[in-house]
Amino acid sequence: MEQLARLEDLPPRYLADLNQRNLVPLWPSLRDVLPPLKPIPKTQALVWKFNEIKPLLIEAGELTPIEKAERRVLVLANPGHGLENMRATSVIYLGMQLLLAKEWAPAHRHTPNAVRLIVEGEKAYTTVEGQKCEMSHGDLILTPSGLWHEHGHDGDEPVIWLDVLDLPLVYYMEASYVEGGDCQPVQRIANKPRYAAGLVPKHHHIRADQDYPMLRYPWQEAKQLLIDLAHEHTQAPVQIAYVNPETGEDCQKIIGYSALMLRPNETVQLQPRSAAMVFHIIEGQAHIKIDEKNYDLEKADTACAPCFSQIDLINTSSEPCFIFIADEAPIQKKLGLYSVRNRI
Ligand code: GTQ
Repeated sequence: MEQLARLEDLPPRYLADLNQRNLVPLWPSLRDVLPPLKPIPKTQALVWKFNEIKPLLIEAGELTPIEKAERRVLVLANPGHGLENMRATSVIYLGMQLLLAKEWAPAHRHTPNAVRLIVEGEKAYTTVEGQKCEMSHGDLILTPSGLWHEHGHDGDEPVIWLDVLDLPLVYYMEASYVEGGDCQPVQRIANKPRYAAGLVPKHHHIRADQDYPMLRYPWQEAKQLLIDLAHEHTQAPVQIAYVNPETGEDCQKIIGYSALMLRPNETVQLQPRSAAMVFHIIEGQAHIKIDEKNYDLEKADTACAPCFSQIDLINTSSEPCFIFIADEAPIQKKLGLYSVRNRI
């Protein structure tokens, strides 16, 4: 493609005349906003090590009481987007949240969608619209847009979880805001589907009545399915998707969630795709290659990869490795922007 004229090629007087009228010439910026053949991502390939985050998070617990933090979170910020912008990718926000014994993070609801993936600790819970969801290691808990949620902790040890939100996109759209509320009474309504057991109340249940019929995805169920799949399909990569059990669609509207099992000594090569991705180790250890960058990942480490990167996930250990994945595919598919390419 032709090299286009630069800003410096125009007389300063002309530029000043334009700017004074809130006008800019397109051609000096055309190749930046429409680069040839693939985007130029700000998202950098990056790893956050849990053993570096954890002491700093525990220190945050000493430095800032929960009442002064509301949510005690260290944000996993990608320097490619500017740390202050608190983005892992252009769509995905990641945070590590700490709740100490007997602490309570008050009820609120906001427009961005969130999920929690429990990293460490027992006996914390998130109450979502009156439904108390227990938080055990590896569980995925949804707190979708507009639903009231608060976090509590009945145990004795600190609990840490990974927050994944679509905050960067919702904020960019000038659609991000929060409403504070009071402690939610926990509802013990029998008239709710029990999807983990495959059961719904027969006479009162209207399918697809709610956008989010399932709020907690227990890790033990997900792990067992991965193990069973690995036995059944001895060749193919083993991956499961977190879906809305009534529609079979992605469990949230903007970010997609899945889990992958790497068998001992298995390598999975992902096809480059238009959506950025996040990887978090639930159990085991793996090596990740993102284009030319190489990282070792241990339990609770988190990585992000930009769009169209070539990603290899390698398990060199003799134990299976379980990886939680977040990606931007749902929003890109809805907008007609999603594509997958062959590896080169
Ligand atoms: O737990 O509700 O990491 O509102 C960022 C914003 C967590 C939460 C975050 C939030 C929350």
